[in-house]
Amino acid sequence: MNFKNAIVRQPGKNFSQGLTTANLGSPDELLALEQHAAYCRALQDCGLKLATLGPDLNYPDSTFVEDPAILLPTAAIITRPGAASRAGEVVSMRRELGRFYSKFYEITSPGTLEGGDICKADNHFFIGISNRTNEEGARQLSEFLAQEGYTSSMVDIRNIPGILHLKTGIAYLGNHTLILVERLRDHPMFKDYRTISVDPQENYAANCILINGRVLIAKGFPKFQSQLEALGYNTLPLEVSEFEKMDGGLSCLSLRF
Ligand code: CIR
Repeated sequence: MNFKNAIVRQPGKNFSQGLTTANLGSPDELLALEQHAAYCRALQDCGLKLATLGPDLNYPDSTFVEDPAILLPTAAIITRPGAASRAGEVVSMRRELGRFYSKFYEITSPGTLEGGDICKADNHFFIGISNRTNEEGARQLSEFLAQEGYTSSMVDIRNIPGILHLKTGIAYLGNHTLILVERLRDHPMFKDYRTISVDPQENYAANCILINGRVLIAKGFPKFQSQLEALGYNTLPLEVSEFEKMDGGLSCLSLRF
């Protein structure tokens, strides 16, 4: 599927006050802005038109725009983030999406769901059950998806250490091919897919994104880059160290549609 647009939000001055479990130190504000700008240029190089939102100091994690919404060609789904400090991010995202969408669905209480737990593989969606996305949120989403003609299945990641969201450990590269971290490699849910396993020392690299024929990958993971290139993928490595410090990665920084 080709994408035309992306929504991004610049990190704010208080980005370092967001949630994190990574033990990598505090992010550097200026470096984060530089890396974000390079990320935006890469999206543009992939042919996307950007809608860039300014920093929202009320929500230090709001640069991770993937979490408050899930976008389909025909409708937008507003999530209900499981992290209390992020719940309000949906308000401005709903407003922004009104410029592009007329049909909306909304995850409602007691459901919680964050976009990072949703992995689209053609007409099927994998929904991660995590500390942020509960079964009720997943059930609501799967109903909305069914109404729009998609199938879905749930993958429980609550007992997998180091995986915040499903897409921390999995990515879909089209052509029935999934990137998987070792802990998810043998999961029965993925048995019908061709899989590319990430070396456990490079787990962070699993969060990559296919955009219009290019695969954006995190810089600094040489095995993973060589693996993809040997398979013929056109990779575009980007430095995202400051976002890694806050448990975020390439997919989290944009909504592509
Ligand atoms: C959080 O904990 O919510 C943020 N610091 C990181 C969110 C990353 N988002 C994503 O993987 N989709």
